[in-house]
Amino acid sequence: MTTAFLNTDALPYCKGCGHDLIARHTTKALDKLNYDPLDVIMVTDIGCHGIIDKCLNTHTVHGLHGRSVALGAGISFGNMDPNKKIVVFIGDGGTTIGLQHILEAARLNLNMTVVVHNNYLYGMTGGQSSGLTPQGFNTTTSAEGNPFSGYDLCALTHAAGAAYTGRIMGIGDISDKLAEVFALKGFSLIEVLEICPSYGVKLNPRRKLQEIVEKSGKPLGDWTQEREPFEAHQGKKTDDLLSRLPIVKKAFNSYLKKPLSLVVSGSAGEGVQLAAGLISKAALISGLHVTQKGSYPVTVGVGFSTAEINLSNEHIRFHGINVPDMAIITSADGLAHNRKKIEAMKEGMLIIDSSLTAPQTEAEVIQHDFRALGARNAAIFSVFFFALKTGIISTEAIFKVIENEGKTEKLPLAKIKEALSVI
Ligand SMILES: Cc1ncc(C[n+]2csc(CCOP(=O)(O)OP(=O)(O)O)c2C)c(N)n1
Ligand code: SF4
Ligand SMILES: [Mg+2]
Repeated sequence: MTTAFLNTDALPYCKGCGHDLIARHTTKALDKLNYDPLDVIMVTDIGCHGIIDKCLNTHTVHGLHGRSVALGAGISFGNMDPNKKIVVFIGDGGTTIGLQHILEAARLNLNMTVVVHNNYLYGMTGGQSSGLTPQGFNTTTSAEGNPFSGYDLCALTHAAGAAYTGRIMGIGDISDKLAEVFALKGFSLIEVLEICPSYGVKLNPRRKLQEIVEKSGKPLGDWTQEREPFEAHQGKKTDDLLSRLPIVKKAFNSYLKKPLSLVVSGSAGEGVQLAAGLISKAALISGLHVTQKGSYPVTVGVGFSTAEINLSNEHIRFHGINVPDMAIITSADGLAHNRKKIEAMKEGMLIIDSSLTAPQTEAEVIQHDFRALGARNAAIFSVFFFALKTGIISTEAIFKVIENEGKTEKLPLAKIKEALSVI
């Protein structure tokens, strides 16, 4: 039998699994609240409970283990429609892995309900203990009984600021309780306790859920607090980031004949990324399509600094560069970082500072003393040199970019012009 929310009656769990009860009563509760399936966004986690997606007629999102609450939080942040309901499923294992995400969503009181499927172990991977496994409970990693007490998830989430937290046993018809929680505003979390027949029941024979719950020291109940929820739809609609970008008008000519991949590389702190940006932006106002990617060590102030640029008259579909058509190298750090790429060049051009020994390459090698204007200006100088030598962009276009960005006073343009006049 199918329902508005479920497209099959055969849910994919082992016989007797508590996840089955939670899934059916979740959908029943949403139905009771008159939700249309497409007004519901179900976010599921990795784990047995998460394999429900294919059976649901709602929107579904399935992410990395422990991250379903983070995904739900992202959806909640962006949700402008108060009639949409976000329900997040997560297991006790996912809760252990992503506990901070739960606390953050509770702290911000985001509109969403988290349904924790606490079967006291990692079901999908063979019954290992999780951070919610109670003391004394047998799992495949604690055959003598878990020596530690589990987290009190409801207490933690309540303390973090959730509008509602509750703990119930997954027995009987829990749909009314779930509906009550789904109807609340702000962040709600309901922890549903169950035993996985395939591992939990086998490893803990003759122990009833009731007894396990009582011994766990984590009481059933509801914990609430009055707090304003975060309402995305009350805020102004924000523009998307792309719409804020200025429209670039072509103002200069380029003599680029075919797509060009270019590596600009030198040392950190020597203006390499700024210089590469000048090429890219000058190319944009010269009517070209451009991609630019920067790379440098995590310790950003030392070592190499490299930019990879693609220029083309057509749309650029792939921005990776294995062997560049051209390379501009202004320091030993830049050379060391790109030596293999330069050696692999079978054609094209290598523009390299004259203090450096060019590697073996079939590219045309042009040397110039870029560091003559000071190490900090080497990369900027090399960009003007590149423009003069290739005509792919004009020096006028570069000056225009500098002017547009208000950097005219900051860069030694007079010195550069003087140095260029003798090239
Ligand atoms: C970051 C990460 N760690 C470990 C795993 C392996 N893994 C997949 S499912 C699972 C157990 C899931 O347990 P739980 O979240 O309690 O869900 P259940 O299967 O019990 O419903 C684990 C550890 C993973 N996928 N990702
Ligand atoms: S292994 Fe356990 S948790 Fe997973 S579906 Fe089977 S009974 Fe349910
Ligand atoms: Mg579990």
